[in-house]
Amino acid sequence: MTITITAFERSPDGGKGLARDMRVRWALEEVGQPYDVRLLSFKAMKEPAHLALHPFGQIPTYEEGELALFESGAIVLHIAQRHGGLLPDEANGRARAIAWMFAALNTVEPPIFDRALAKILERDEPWYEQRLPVLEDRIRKRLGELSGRLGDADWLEGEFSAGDLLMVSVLLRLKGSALLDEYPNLSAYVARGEARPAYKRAFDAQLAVFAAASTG
Ligand code: GTB
Repeated sequence: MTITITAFERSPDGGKGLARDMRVRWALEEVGQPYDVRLLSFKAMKEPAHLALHPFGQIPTYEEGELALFESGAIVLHIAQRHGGLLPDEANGRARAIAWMFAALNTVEPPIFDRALAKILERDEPWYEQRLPVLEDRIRKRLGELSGRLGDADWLEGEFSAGDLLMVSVLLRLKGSALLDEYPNLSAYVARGEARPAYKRAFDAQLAVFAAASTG
């Protein structure tokens, strides 16, 4: 059955792969499932046809036959459950890998996203210079804890899993910032994720969309 996902027609990140369709593309590449992409303008995302798929009018969505899903975490979990390679077979290891998926989205991503939003939306506020270090300390707290848990392991739960896929996706938003560099094992972890052939295919595919939008 054909899988179709949605993505920005022109991602505001300039092809850096930070929009959340990237994690879905990566998961599909990891499990070897081909997929189509329907590109949407910001206007189209708020129109009834897309709102029927996504109640908040966002990307990404996932369609496969009768199934329509939204929320990147739910989509990655669905892909990981339906296809081999992204979750351990053994029940307890599988549960722990899923816990890491939730940790990435619920515990690590929020402070990272708050900082990104502040940098975009609050930069001109008089209190911005005071707020930024507070937000960065919240991130440091999580990175320190994560770094301690990862130690010198390659991945969070034995083999690479959907937990790593989401955790690396979340940490990538810090790439190039001094914050991530403070934790060399996390920088190396992110680099290991980016070095995966499936990641590279997904990245190139989203970059090609941006490049086509820029020349077209
Ligand atoms: N919780 C949802 C999920 O995980 O699927 C959140 C989905 C979401 O935030 N989608 C964003 C969206 O559709 C795109 S990914 N925004 C449009 C809107 O809400 O109207 C978030 C995102 C956007 C832009 C960048 N960037 O430019 O760097 C990075 C990430």
